[in-house]
Amino acid sequence: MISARRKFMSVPVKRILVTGGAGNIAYSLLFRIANGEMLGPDQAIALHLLDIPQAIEGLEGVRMELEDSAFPLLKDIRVGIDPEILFRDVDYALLVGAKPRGPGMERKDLLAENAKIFIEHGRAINDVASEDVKVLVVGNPCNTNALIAMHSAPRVKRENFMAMTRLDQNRAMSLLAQKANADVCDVSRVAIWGNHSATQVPDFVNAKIRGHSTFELIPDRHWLENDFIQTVQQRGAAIIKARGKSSAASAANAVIDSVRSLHEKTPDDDWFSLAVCSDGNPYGIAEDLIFSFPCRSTGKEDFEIVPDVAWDPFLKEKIKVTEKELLEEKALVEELLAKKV
Ligand code: NAX
Repeated sequence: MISARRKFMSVPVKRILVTGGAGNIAYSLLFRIANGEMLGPDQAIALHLLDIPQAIEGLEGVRMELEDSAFPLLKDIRVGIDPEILFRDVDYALLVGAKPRGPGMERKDLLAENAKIFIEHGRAINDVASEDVKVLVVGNPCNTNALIAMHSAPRVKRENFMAMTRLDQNRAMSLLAQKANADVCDVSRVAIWGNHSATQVPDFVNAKIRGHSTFELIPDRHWLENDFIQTVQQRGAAIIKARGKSSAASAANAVIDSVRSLHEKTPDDDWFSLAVCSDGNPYGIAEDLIFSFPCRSTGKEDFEIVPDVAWDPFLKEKIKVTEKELLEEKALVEELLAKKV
């Protein structure tokens, strides 16, 4: 929380771009970023909000509300529709905007429609963003969208491209805590493996509750293998059914958590979930995918994939399914990936 106006900031302003700036998630996200919840109470920031021409009026409304909040840390707000202008010099690119699945649209069509967007945004990142920009893709299908953006921005290190599976992790943690009659803070080491989709693998095998194996507190393996996994996998759909809209506040919260995890040292014996480039991963997952792994950070905006997390036969089988799905998604956009930028 920011309690007082700070006149002098000791560190340079960080520029944060959010695409889909007029959308639902952005409306829950921007005010928290501006309040210092993502990069901390001493980090002055600038917000760049990108959307499409049809949303420009809404975007202006968001700008007005940000101004009206008089956030001490918020030094500059830029809004617009031109990626080559909005991506300039950004340190973080939070790619939230995407084309939703329309009626009768197949996965292939959805991938192709979004590929256009993420090629354009990837190219803008390549051309004008800060060299060390960190890119977090939220817009779905987020893993493959991140892969496309990464391929479109060869100037930027591959490890700087990530896709969000933290909402899935948070959902899994909450569910395990409820089932074990524990507090969510008692739950650790919850990994999501693979794709942010219905094939994702929420890992209860390696999770801990109050430092104990999940199986000690939740001996019902049938529940873990079936109800637990399916509830996490289908939670997005359940929220749409209940609210008539997709998750927004919890998604925004997961964006904040994802970025903060890169700025805070991961506690020993814990990890967080992030979909990252699979090149050189220690699990034999195919290279050149954006795949969710258990990760940890030294707190210096870095991460490594945690090695040696054991897979039992159940996990192994499920992880192979989600890997296969990501390979299929990649095959559907392969032609676009091969195009030279
Ligand atoms: P909204 O439809 O409310 O907002 C999307 C915004 O993106 C709109 O303002 C739209 O105009 C804008 N947009 C579309 N094309 C754009 C482009 N080329 N450049 C810039 N902006 C563009 O959706 P919202 O609820 O905010 O969700 C955004 C995305 O997050 C969706 O793809 C959604 O599926 C995805 N989600 C991902 C989650 C995750 O865990 N990775 C969870 C929540 C959410 O489902």
